[in-house]
Amino acid sequence: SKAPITVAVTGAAGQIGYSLLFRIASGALFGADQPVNLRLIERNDEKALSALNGVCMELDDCAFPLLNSITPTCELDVGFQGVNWAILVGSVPRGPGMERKDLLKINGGIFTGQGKAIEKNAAGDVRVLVVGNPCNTNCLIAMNNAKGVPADRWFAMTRLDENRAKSQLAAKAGVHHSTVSNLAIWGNHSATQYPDFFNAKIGGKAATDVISDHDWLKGEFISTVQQRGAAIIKARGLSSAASAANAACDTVHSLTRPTPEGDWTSVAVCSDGSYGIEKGLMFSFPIRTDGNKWEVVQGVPVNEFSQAKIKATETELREERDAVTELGLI
Ligand code: NAX
Repeated sequence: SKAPITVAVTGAAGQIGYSLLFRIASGALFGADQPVNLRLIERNDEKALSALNGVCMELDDCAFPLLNSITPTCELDVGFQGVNWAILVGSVPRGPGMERKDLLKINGGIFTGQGKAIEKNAAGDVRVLVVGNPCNTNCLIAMNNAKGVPADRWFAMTRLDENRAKSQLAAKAGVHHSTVSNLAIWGNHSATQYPDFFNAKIGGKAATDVISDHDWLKGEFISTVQQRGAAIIKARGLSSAASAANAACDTVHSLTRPTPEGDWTSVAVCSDGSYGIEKGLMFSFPIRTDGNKWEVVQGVPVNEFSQAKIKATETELREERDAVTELGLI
């Protein structure tokens, strides 16, 4: 049988962790023949570590055939030891009255430390997916504090946005969401993100041909996707968790297997200057991969409407980058 893959998850006792860990342990990310070691990281807090212990008890109680070992810890050098994948979920959300700068500072402390610990302890082939918000900039901070880990190993999650956009387009067209392809999310995982319907396809045809209501596409569609997180909080009283965990599974799945012919997927990566996006920003692009090496899909048409949206989300990411630079985090 195969040697186990070692996966670290931070914020393992949180909402997303509670959905994600069971999917990882059941084989949903790496396949039904791939054993996994889980290294579960929480903050050094009695309540959090007790909750993590409870989650570990439940993982034991699943008796997952593929789950080789579980290591709960609050020490980063232990948590990131030998990891092939690090999924960084734990972060501190913006509380009432908290300034954006305070938020970046608190999370900066978390992600500088985690970047350093990944560089020091992870396996040579480590890949990192940041989910905890603000995920693009948290990823930027970690990456810049782990210069020994190549830039092409760092990802921030926009797949939930892609999935949300596909589901909205399918509902409008009255078709199943599996028929929607080529949906690129450009930019930041925030309210400035641009879900690119101009290049999306429905049943292989241009979404703009299938959906005749272009005012809806340019207006309500975009704002529904951008505001979906807030709508979930309003409805559920809690932020998206199972769908976020599902998107993390989808992201890792897509990055570790060849992209279907003619399609692409969305994830934020370190910009190489493609599409005029400033180099070094963590920016969501349409990407393709052979399961190992990925590339930004080139030559995707960007019209004037799209260009304006893409510039707006780039501007926001530059501002976040400038703020964390000023704070000395990168
Ligand atoms: P929870 O508050 O339920 O869980 C977060 C967990 O992280 C807690 O158990 C906490 O103790 C832990 N934690 C905090 N600081 C830590 C540290 N330094 N080291 C290790 N663990 C630490 O939040 P949850 O709903 O699970 O969401 C987690 C993050 O995902 C949030 O930042 C959230 O904003 C973000 N999201 C990102 C999404 C995306 O598409 N990229 C969508 C869903 C979600 O909003």
